[in-house]
Amino acid sequence: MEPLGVHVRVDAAGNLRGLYSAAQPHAPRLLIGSHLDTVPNAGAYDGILGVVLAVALLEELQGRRLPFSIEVVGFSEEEGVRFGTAFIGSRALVGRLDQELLDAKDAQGISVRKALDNFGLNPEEIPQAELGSDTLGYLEFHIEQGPVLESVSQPLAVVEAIAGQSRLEFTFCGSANHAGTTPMHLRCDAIAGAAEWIGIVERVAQEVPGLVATVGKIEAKPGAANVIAGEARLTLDVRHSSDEIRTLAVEDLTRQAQGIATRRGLTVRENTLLSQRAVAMDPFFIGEIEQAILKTGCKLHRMVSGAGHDAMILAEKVPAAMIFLRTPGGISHDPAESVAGADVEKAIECGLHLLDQLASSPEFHKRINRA
Ligand code: HGY
Ligand code: MN
Ligand code: MN
Repeated sequence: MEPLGVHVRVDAAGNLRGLYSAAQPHAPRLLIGSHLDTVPNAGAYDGILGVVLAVALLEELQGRRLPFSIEVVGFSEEEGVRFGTAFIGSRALVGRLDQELLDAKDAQGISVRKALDNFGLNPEEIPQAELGSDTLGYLEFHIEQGPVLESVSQPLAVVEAIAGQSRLEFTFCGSANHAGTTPMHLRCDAIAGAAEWIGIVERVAQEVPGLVATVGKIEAKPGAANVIAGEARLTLDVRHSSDEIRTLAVEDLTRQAQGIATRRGLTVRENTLLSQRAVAMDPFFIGEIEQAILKTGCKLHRMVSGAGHDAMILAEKVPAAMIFLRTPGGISHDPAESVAGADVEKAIECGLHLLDQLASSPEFHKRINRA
């Protein structure tokens, strides 16, 4: 970014921030970006494509300055893998990187605050990472991470809303014992109880249209082949475009976990790590993005995102919008994740049309003058 005349810094939450100034000094800014982190054994495009594509747009401007600045943002942490709760980087920009989140610890007992300090940052300066009133909005280019665009043979889609998501941890506790000497009717087997519940999680989600529920991680203690597990700790990820359906499903699955535990002589405790409401994207940006997509010769496609994104956090403070790129095979969060070069070219072309449209849009100029 620096060869493009961009002023680059890392803010106190570890976010990469690159400001490409406007034609006029002190002009308000449009944010374009995504997240830098990803998941274990991931692909090479989730998140980072949106950051690199933002830089590519600056390159394509070839020094041209607009009536607004462009700030490229690479969020430090979005997935929630290390500390269990997500959106650490983007929450700093909306003023929600609070003490509770800073105290969250990873598997080694290192807190977010300590991790930032170890990275050479000063958590006391996090309030300075918050967006000012000169922010016009946030645009995020991101791979769809699903099969829809491939099924309609379209390279691009505009996102109209992002599904809400709940992330919880359930710990089933029973009695560890000898696998060879303990008769079946005298066991309090934490893994067996958890397994029965996992089957119910899948069945509940299959029965509710649009609901997805996933147990992605299970850890058992003591974790030996010849020992009945005394503890089974599981994660639950529940998503739906309706917050009411999502929360009812979480309440139902929590009740069912307690029922199974009681019947099996186990205990179960639940810890909510994240409850993120569904978020609609900005109608003005959606309209402008659709015009830009049409100019690339592509057909229009609107969709709800099942994956969570930083845009749902930024939308708490500024107008936010997303453009999806087709994901071949619908595979994501896996090394097989890919994107077609031609689709990236279309996305960059769409982004340039969008910037030109915003630069001459009376509505956007009203927003620039109001900022
Ligand atoms: O899991 C998600 O929703 C996204 O990959 N952060
Ligand atoms: Mn992801
Ligand atoms: Mn992502």
